[in-house]
Amino acid sequence: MSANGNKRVGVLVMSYGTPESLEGVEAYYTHIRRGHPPTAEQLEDLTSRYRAIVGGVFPLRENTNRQVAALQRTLDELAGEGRYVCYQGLKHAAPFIEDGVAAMAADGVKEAVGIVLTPQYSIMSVGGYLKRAKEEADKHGVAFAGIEEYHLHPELIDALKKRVSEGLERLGGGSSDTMVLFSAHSLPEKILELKDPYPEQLLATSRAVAEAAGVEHWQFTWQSAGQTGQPWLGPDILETIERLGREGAKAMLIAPVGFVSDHLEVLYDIDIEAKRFAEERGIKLERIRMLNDDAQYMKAMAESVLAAIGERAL
Ligand code: FEC
Repeated sequence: MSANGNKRVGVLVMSYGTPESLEGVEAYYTHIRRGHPPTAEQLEDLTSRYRAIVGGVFPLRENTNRQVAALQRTLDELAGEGRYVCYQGLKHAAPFIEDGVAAMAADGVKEAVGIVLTPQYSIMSVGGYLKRAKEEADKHGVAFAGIEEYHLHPELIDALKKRVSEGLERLGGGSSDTMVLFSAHSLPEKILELKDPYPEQLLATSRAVAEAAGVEHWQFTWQSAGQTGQPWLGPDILETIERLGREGAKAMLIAPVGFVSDHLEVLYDIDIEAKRFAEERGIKLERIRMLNDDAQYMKAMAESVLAAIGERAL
């Protein structure tokens, strides 16, 4: 039972954040670059990628709003209305993580849980979100528990399994020519020196989904690496497609298990860039549907929240 009896528990739901408009891309990109504005060329490159996917609408914003609302409904169903109250906190856009914590403190919340809309832990991803949330919670005297990962939650694995099976159907029933490529955002290689669990957790999610879906031919590959002059984790998805093409692959299903929403890294990096690259090599490429506000995904997160507060064993 929680130390605060039946009082309301705040749930800080954290996501990457996206610009409000094409005019907001520069400020957003500057925030990602820790206050260093991008060059004109870098800005144009990013803006043109957004232009290609959005036509003025940034899907991650609406998807995050829907996820927060759906998690609230799921928590109300599992724990009774009003016991948990969700707040949104974004890494690189308003409302920032600190705004979300301040809002719950202003509402009188004394105990909070933080969960990030990505299932696997890295010190550079989830670790960063939780650190910022905890520092702000300390300032307001809010007791804060961060959920580090939920990458093997059975509801998450089952939701992903269904999407892989459905994607294979779209490609013609999962013939032996079809390769499933699990993918996630690359990070600088230096995380390996820190014994970061990120690569292992991504492999564990991929393996569990492949086993559940009965997939024999699968590999894991990285995507969306930054251009920072330092080495990033590889192989990159384009290198992997190139190699598999040379080895005779004709069809591929991409399962971006490190992401949960439709957003730039999926709608551009996979649906436009990787797809075009594969087609130029005579390979048919499809992607699984993203989880967005899928009911099973919401249940995985809600149960993780209840477990963090000691109200349910996972
Ligand atoms: O749709 C959208 O508007 C936002 C899509 C988006 C998501 C996302 C998720 C992750 N990132 C992660 C790591 C890094 C590191 C850097 C970095 C840079 C960018 C840039 C854009 C961007 N990320 Fe991102 N990321 C998204 C978008 N990301 C835009 C800047 C231009 C570019 O590189 O394309 C490098 C920062 C630096 O320069 O130092 C590192 C990780 C995730 C998955 C976990 C999470 O969602 O938090 C890890 C969505």
